[in-house]
Amino acid sequence: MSWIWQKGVREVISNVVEQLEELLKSVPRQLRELSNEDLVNPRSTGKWSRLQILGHLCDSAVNNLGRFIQAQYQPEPLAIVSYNQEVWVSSQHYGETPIDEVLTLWLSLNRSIVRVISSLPGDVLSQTCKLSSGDIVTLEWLIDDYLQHMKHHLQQIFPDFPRSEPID
Ligand code: NI
Repeated sequence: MSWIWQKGVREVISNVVEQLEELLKSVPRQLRELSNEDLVNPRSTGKWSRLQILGHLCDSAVNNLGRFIQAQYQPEPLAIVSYNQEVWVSSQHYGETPIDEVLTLWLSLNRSIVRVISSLPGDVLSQTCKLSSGDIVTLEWLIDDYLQHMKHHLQQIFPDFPRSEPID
């Protein structure tokens, strides 16, 4: 994560916001190009379908939105409690939910995230958070990690999704 420290905090967050806004426009367009089969069939035995992966991104958004808001009032370091991804995806029944419904949720949650992170003050961005591994990171790192996690899964949904540049 060393590259983050070479950039200003504002620059990192406005870059995340810019990329999220871009994805909010491109993802609905790209999803329309996939057939229903592409969306609902498991990618391989026992793996999530593309629809379920989009659902998992909604769950990631719900959980992270909470963290991005809590960091403003909870004592440091903010404890990052991991969530059981399989239980979240199965409880929400994404696999049997119409794509439009899951997409609307994804768009809506990410618009909330853009609104929240756009106005976080610098001192909040440098607040510390304790991951479940015990590692201490800043809220800024967590916000950037949210975007990297999303891009990783969008690569699984869209075979031609651009690979991220390597991060050292
Ligand atoms: Ni994931």
